Amino acid sequence: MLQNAYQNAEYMIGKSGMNGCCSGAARGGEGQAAPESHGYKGRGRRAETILMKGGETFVGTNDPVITGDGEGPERKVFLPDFHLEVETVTVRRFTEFVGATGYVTESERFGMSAVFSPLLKDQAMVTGGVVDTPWWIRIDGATWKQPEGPGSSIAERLDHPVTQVSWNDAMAFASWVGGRLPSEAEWEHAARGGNCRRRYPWGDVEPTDAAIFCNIWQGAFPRHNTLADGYFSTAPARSFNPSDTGFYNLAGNVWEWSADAFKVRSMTRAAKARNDQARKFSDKVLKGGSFLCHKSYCYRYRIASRMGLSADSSSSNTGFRIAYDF
Ligand SMILES: [Cu+2]
Repeated sequence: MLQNAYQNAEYMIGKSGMNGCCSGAARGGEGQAAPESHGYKGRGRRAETILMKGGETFVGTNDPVITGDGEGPERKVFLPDFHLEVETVTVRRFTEFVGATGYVTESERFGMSAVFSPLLKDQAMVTGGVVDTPWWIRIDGATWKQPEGPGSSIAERLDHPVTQVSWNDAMAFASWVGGRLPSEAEWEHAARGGNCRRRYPWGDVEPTDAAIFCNIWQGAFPRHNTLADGYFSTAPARSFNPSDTGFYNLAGNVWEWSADAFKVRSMTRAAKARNDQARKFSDKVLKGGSFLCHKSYCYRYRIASRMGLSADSSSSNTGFRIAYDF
């Protein structure tokens, strides 16, 4: 229901005590019909995958930075072997999916999506802001094909991650390729290259405005981006050096939907309120941070970082990658 749109934006912002860059994307999930189930299982083209050996491993961290997000505690898990695609699903592959199935995404059905406002060429398009995050703007007609709304295009970014796709859209695509979304534990296991401790997919070296490892923000957010990494918005899905395991852009670029429901493991009152909201809106866990993250205000490109958004949310900086069972 459109009147519910963005009503839950506020609670997703700033609960951590940091001013999040990343969470302007909410749509009220309550009462909305889920998309129809999908009759096109396993027909789509897969991307290159890497086999991750499972076994005993862990998820989360005992050294959390943004505690309100539920980064900790570290928890032991056992994973079967799985495959994970080396890159996020690109605009090109999503175009193939829509061409083959006629799938209509949620932002197309709702008629709007969340756009990072500095990406807008025409500020007259702005039809309403999102509470507490002036850089997130609701744009009528913003969809995966027109990520910044009418007049924008994907022609120049076919190899970039598809954006403006909801968790439900990602699930539909996953069904088409015969895969699934990775769990949070699988995503972290892949990002760490197995059962080892490191803060980033490349190791423990901190990125700075000069030391570039991935597509995040450089400069003073949100007014000035020095573009030291070469990108204001998304970068191609295969860009920057892959991790030693071979994955591209697990950190930065776009947030990646996981299969898991969002929950903060804590007994605090704030966590309880957050979890109540998460249940109400069917929030799912996203991993990896995005091109908007910066250590000064949204330090969420670490492996243990996470964010919860409702399953029907979409925005300029959310995408996904696909896992497969062995
Ligand atoms: Cu961020």
